[in-house]
Amino acid sequence: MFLDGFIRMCSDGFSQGWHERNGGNLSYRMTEEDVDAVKSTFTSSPRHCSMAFSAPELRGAYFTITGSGKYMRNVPLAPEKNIGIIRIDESGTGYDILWGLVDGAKPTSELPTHLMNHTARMKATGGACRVIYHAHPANTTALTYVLPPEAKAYSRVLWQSETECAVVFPEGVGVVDWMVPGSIDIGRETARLIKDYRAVIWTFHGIFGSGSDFDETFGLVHTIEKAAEIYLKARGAGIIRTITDDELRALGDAFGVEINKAFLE
Ligand code: 2HA
Ligand code: ZN
Repeated sequence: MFLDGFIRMCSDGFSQGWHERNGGNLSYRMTEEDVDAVKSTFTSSPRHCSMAFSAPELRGAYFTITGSGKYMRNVPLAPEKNIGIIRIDESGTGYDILWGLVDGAKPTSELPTHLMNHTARMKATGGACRVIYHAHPANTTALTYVLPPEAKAYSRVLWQSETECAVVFPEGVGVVDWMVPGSIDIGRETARLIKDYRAVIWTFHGIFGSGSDFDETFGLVHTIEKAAEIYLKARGAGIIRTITDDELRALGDAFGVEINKAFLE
């Protein structure tokens, strides 16, 4: 059941230490079967909210989404208070809250980035992408203090820090330089990058990851965070060697993946 997977991801992210206080948020674009499985629990008098941006490609889409100001830590204890199900309305500029988010709660403050990312990834994957996840992992965020805000620099450092990385995200990662979170502008900028990269790092803040299911999306963020941790440990100890570009090419050949040539030397 999708709701179990959604809740498990919230608590797994908290267990990793990625969700201090109300940090981080998660959204899942539901299938028709998901909607059928839970529609008997929908309220007959939904609350309607309008958005300051439009998401025309998502008209009629249903999302399970974490609430604004809610703590990931509390999601398993009281799902209906901390997460909810919304449906984007026919104008594409608002939504109805059909389940959860009780007591006047609203979807995450990062709703613009979530919906813009969903639109971008839905197009990039022919509809396969369903999960958008934002977390505050410490090592990934620490990396943003030691690297220039360029996709090539991050992608190379991460690929070089754990052999699996170039296979897990052969396209590399995107990076957004510091911007005001929760804004429509950071949503647009993140979505522009996420159509090419499944993960986008936010400078001095955290990361957005995407995927077709919860495992894939959590696994992607987990892999990036682990590689960032290894890099920072190695950098602290003193790096004397690393994975070479020829070794990265050999990985691509062995695993049949196209490693982004623009980032190889
Ligand atoms: O939900 O993580 O970026 C709180 C945040 C904002
Ligand atoms: Zn955040």
